[in-house]
Amino acid sequence: MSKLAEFARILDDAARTATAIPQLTELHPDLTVEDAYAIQALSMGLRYDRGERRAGVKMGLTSRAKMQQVGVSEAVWGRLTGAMRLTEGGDLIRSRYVHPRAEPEIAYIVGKSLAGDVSPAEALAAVEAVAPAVEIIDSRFRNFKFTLPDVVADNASSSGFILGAWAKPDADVSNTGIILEVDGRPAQIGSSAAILGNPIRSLVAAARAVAQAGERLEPGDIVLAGGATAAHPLTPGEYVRAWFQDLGSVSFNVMP
Ligand code: OOG
Ligand code: MG
Repeated sequence: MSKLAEFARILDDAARTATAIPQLTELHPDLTVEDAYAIQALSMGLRYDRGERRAGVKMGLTSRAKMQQVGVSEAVWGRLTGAMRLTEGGDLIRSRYVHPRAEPEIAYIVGKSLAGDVSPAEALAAVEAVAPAVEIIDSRFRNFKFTLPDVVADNASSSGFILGAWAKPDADVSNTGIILEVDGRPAQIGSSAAILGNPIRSLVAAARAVAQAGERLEPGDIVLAGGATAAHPLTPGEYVRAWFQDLGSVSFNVMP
């Protein structure tokens, strides 16, 4: 087995069994970001082989709050599968994760094939709908600590997502107020403008990123634009609700 395939297997096992592992770069400090994207693709291939379906992509580290929280200041992307989706208003089982965190995001559903260098206007024209969303991230690395190649290989910490009601594509989400509430108290407050100045730029970045991997965004794909605030670490018993100005809310319960 090649080294990259071995890393892909280690990460897939860690995700499946919710077991923390040491950072890949601790033993292999020369791992490049390019290697890391190859590992990510191989590791997601193992999931597709088990029957998981591609559902879209997630952008990460697209806001300053997120970059500061994890100490990595370059945008990353990862792949979403249908199995990662949780029901709005439902339960998240804490024991299925290593150390899950929730972050409020904007989700786009793509209506037209999109890839490569596109303008924000072209990206907007390809949007079929927008929705309020919460992403559940769960780094497979010990203590949620990683370098850029580590987090890229780990599918950008992606582990779950919850979507609220879809709104029409012309809903203006460029500066949408967001409150992440935990047990009725605000835990994080922000605006979608924190995402690259306007979350549509995240869709532009997603189109460019998938093209570099020889892929495209296809009709029906979901694109998560990235956390607008720092992420909230989840504890059993919590009731989490993210409110989005004019778009509604997304909620779930954290069960043991
Ligand atoms: C990396 C993934 C970042 C976002 O929305 O910024 C991310 C991490 O923080 O573990 O999903
Ligand atoms: Mg995220």
